Amino acid sequence: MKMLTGLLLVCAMMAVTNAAGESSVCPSGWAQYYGRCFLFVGASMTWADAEMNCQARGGHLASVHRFDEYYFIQGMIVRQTGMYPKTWLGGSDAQQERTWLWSDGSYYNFGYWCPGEPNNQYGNQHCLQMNFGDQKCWDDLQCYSYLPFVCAKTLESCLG
Ligand SMILES: [Ca+2]
Ligand SMILES: [Ca+2]
Repeated sequence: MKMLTGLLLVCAMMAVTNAAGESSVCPSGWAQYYGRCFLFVGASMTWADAEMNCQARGGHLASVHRFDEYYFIQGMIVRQTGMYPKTWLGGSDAQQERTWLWSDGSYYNFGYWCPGEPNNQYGNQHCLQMNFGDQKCWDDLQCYSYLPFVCAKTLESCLG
């Protein structure tokens, strides 16, 4: 227990340090934001293949829990592509219609859905795309669609 507490303390301290813009502990190419590392992957895949790809990188498709997190992710994509491409996030209601879950297991407590979305169009839209429509908000889309995606993982130093 003492070791665990110490580890958590170190992680907390590193998170604070890095929020201040000092040395990053995210892997090269990943962008750090409040204790997590984010990566935009430009290759288009189905939602499930994108999740598998993120898992192979030690993470999951990104979950989003606040507006500022969403704007951070959008900004990261704009810096990399110069555009607002439609992009997979880790949200899905494939298990139960209208019950949205994040593939990283975190609690679904925030949504930035476009007006009229999620609409489950044709009865088979179960995966969450961002940068949809004029407002670059969220839409539910068929999971077999091919989109680029954003992976996220916790800081490596905090995985033990
Ligand atoms: Ca659905
Ligand atoms: Ca939709």
